Amino acid sequence: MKKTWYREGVVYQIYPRSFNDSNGDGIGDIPGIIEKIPYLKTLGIDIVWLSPVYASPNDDNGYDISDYRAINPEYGTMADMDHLIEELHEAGIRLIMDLVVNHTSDEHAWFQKAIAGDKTYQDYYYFKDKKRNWMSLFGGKAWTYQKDIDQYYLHLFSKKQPDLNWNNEQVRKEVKDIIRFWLDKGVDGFRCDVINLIGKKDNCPNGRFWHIPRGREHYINHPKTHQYLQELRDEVFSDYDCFTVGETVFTSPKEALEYVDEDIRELDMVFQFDHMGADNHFVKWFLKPFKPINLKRPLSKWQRVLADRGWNTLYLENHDQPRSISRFGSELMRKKSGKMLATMLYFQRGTPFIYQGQEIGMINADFDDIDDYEDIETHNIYKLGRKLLMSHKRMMSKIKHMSRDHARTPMQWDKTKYVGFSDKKPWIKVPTNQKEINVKDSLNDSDSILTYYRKIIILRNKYPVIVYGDYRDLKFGQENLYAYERRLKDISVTVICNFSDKPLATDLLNRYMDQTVILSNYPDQGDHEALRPYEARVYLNEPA
Ligand code: TEU
Ligand code: CA
Repeated sequence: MKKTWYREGVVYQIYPRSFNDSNGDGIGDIPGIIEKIPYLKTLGIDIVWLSPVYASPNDDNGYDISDYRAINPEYGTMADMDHLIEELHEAGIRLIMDLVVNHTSDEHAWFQKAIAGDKTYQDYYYFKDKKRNWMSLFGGKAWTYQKDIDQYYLHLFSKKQPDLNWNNEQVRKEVKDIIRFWLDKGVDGFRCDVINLIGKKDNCPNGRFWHIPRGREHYINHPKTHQYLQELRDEVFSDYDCFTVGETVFTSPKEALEYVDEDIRELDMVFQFDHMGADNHFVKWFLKPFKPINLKRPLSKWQRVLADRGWNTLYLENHDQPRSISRFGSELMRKKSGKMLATMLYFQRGTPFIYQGQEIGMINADFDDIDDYEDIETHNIYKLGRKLLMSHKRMMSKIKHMSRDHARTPMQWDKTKYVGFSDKKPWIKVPTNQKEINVKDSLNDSDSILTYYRKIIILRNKYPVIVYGDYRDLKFGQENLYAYERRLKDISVTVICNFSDKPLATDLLNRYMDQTVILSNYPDQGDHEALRPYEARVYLNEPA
């Protein structure tokens, strides 16, 4: 594998609305991010991924863009943005932006011109005389009637997010210009939102009845998507030292290789979703109890299939996912399980992604009232569930597990009223179940999750085996155990994790008696019979 900065670096995702409010309006902003650059340095990350800050009516918190070359005034000005790029670079941190080009906002000038009757711009979107039976990824219908021009248009997400017609060469040219605009400003790459959905089958035929979401066979990983991405690579990305990470929904590791194989390089890496199904049946609202094997199996499979030809992303959280400790660990053993999860994940082969708040061990919010939730997806699904005659209680329990808002509550900087995020009431409620979880206390605590994350990053920088080594599962069949080895020439690193709140005996430990423990979430090395609850150990073996 070629050595590159985006394989070696650690990425930190910032959700600007919830990160830090600098001017007391209750909304996070760009100057607020600049204030926290010293914190990012302390943590030790190398790259920031910034969720959308573009002009947007905020139907989907910025994932509905009305102007790709303007900054949402809630977040600041273009001068602030330039300043952010400069200050980050000054601090040795790169920046990637979110590129949301499967769809625009319906308030984008292109869509506005289209519905005013301009045929040129109508061809920027999918307008049809007859509606199709496709379902939106947010629940509900994906084709909506537009009365001004008496046509239906496609929106795979909310009806304020019409899909762009990538068949149209002019659309592709617009997107290329936007990408250049930002790369010329100095940004270092993009996280490409739902990029595997941009190609659609000609004429958008009705979808098979039983598919969820219905219509998906006509747009997921369509061959045209590969054509479009190759075009972007050849004509734009290849001119810059930048990297792209694609968000690819409903994609197998084999299909992922068609994007990230080193020789193809349409994208540099992708976010996969298989392991996000560990506590649900493929669709996140159909919950099932979490079993470690359902996390281990997909993660290991992606490690295996991408091994020599591709590169993985390592993530458990982002702005769309509930908090990982609440899902896969234990809120009761928050510190132990949070550290164990980080150990299990970040020693694998791939680029680590940390989502804001994950590094201090934030957990799901304790919101019981539907009105405490802000997210459009949450409200859509609540309405849909109620329409299908599911009880209020049942829907609220799903939402309490799975709402995207669990990741969107204000970043907890200290334990003041608004957790150091703002002086005013934040745009989204501050949970009451986690005041003691905050950056200030974590920084002063050698046993905090934050301190542990800092150690992981230091180790990763020190030992190339953690970045580039091969991956091999150990004792795959043992329940509640996740163990693997990384190897680069004659150096190896072995990770052994207990996913349960009980001691876990395993003969595996005997094999490592002579090796050095370089990281552990217990104060002492423990014995060689059993792991303690949620224990994680990392062994190093290097020739003398
Ligand atoms: O997410 C894509 C996506 O598939 C999600 O909608 C996912 O299904 C859902 O969040 C699971 O709860 C991306 C962005 O990350 C998300 O924030 C946007 O809402 C969406 O695209 C539309 O742009
Ligand atoms: Ca603000």
